[in-house]
Amino acid sequence: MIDLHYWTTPNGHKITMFLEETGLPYRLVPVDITKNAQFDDEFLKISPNNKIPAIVDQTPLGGSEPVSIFESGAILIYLAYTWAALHSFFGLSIEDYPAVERWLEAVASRPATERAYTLAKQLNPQAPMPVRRAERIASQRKA
Ligand SMILES: N[C@@H](CCC(=O)N[C@@H](CS)C(=O)NCC(=O)O)C(=O)O
Repeated sequence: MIDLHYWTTPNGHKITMFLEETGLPYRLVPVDITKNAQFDDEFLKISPNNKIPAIVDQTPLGGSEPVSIFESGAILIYLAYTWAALHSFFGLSIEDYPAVERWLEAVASRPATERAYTLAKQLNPQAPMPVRRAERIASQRKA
């Protein structure tokens, strides 16, 4: 069972999205960062940089002691390998790997894109939302 130390932010959502899509069993452990719960001593043992998300895999597949991981990208990779081990993903063709890595990367980097957008908006208040730009390009292609 995976404990997900979580709050309702984009970095938290990355992990819930992955867990929901794959169906890996997990338990939510709320860390209310609006009340500074990320600085609690117990949480800092799991996530020394005082940030959510973090996970503790209470029952790693290798049978070791519980494993704790912080940083959303590292968590996604760990969960992907866990899921792959459970579903023999690596029995598939090597050509399939990039599809998984691509989507992991897309999910992992999305909030950075949003931060870049926030910065761009400060420099140019007229800057269009990236997603709207993508939609516009897609609709132009259809026309
Ligand atoms: N690079 C980290 C960023 C995590 C992060 O920025 N977490 C924020 C919420 S989205 C947080 O916990 N902030 C609380 C703090 O910095 O005190 C990751 O990808 O996991």
